[in-house]
Amino acid sequence: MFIDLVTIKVKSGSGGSGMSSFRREKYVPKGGPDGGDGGRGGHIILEADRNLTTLVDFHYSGHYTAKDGGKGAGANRHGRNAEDMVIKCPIGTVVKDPQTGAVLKDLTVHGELFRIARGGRGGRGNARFRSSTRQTPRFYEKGEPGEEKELVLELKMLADVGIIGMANAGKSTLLSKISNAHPKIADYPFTTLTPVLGIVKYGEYDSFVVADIPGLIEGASDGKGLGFDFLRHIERTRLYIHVVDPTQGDVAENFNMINNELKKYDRKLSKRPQVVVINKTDLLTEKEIKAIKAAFKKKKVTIEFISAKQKEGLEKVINTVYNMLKELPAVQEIQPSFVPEKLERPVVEKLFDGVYRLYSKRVEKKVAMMDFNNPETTGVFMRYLEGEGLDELFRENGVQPGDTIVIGEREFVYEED
Ligand SMILES: Nc1nc2c(ncn2[C@@H]2O[C@H](COP(=O)(O)OP(=O)(O)OP(=O)(O)O)[C@@H](O)[C@H]2O)c(=O)[nH]1
Ligand SMILES: [Mg+2]
Repeated sequence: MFIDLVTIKVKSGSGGSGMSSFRREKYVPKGGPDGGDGGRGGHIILEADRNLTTLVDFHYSGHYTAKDGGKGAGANRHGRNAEDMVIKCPIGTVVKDPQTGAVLKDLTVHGELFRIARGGRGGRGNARFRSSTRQTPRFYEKGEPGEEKELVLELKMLADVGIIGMANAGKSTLLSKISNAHPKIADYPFTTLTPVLGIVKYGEYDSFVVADIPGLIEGASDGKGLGFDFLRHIERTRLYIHVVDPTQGDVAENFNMINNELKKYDRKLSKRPQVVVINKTDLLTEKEIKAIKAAFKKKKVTIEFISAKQKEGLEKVINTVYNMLKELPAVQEIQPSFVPEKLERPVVEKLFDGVYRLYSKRVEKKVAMMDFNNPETTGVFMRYLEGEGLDELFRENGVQPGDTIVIGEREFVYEED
């Protein structure tokens, strides 16, 4: 199955918890704090791989969860950092934010990596909280929670040349004769159901990549035939080979029809240079060929006559394409959209009388990392809230001493100092 658009859910690993522990040694009556830090949670990383051609694997398992970091231990032992989860994807995978549609990354090079979810950092052990005024901190941090998010992956193949044209025109036959690809060929429309890439060798060292896509028919933009969604796979080509079948009605009309469908999909696409290839010349008379030449005279296009099936005229097409490619700019990467860092302003909302909720990603994260079983923690946390100026925000929102404030998954009683 060929899949070129998926939504996935990912969750990176949470950081491991820090440890609270004190040194115990023979003859050392009161050892200092020696609780180690927790390890980092696993990142989730995408890796572009030229051996993949579809997003089908993501379709079947849309959920990815990386491992959590290990707990810190006594004797200052650091928890184990979790292994990162590396997921392979085809070249040309575009990562998008499902809410805004913003492009986060375009993976265009084999081996390229992109971190889609950051592993949480490990919590600090109590050894880190020792200070001149606090010799025996029992205080430690829990690990930072992993990131949980949804992402859209869209495959927009990368190729130098896209083969376009009506269904049954002989596009796949052409690809099979000029490249290493073995697409399915048959005498009925819509033989090709998914894009196929082939490499065309030129001379001893040169080559270019050609993409064969499913055929178009009139009304493809309205969903007729296989529709025109597959055109996304020629968005990133530098020129088209437009295969025209002279045995299927009026040649010039068919040519215009395909160009119109392209324009409906995306104006930019219809402006790309084309090499028009009139195929199946083995079925044409000299007179018919002359008439076609005449019909195309006024159109400013490069036109070639071939019989793909009988391998006639193919070398000339390859030469023409190669020489045009030399003059054309490389395939463009899709630039990530500018996504402004959301300014995080804490908000207090009254849930009901005497109960309020504080919304703030940053503070919620802090709460998740604190060990409230330890009596010291509440004091530390209250000082943190004060330092962040949240005391004032609570007062402004009418929070009274004795009221409850919910932050993340915990509740606190508001007290004035
Ligand atoms: N006589 C003749 N037949 C050809 C030629 N090229 C292709 N064909 C035939 O045309 C039919 C369609 O060929 P395909 O290569 O599958 O056409 P396509 O454009 O890929 O078709 P779809 O994938 O369905 O859009 C097959 O029966 C081919 O054998 C040619 O040069 N001469
Ligand atoms: Mg085909």
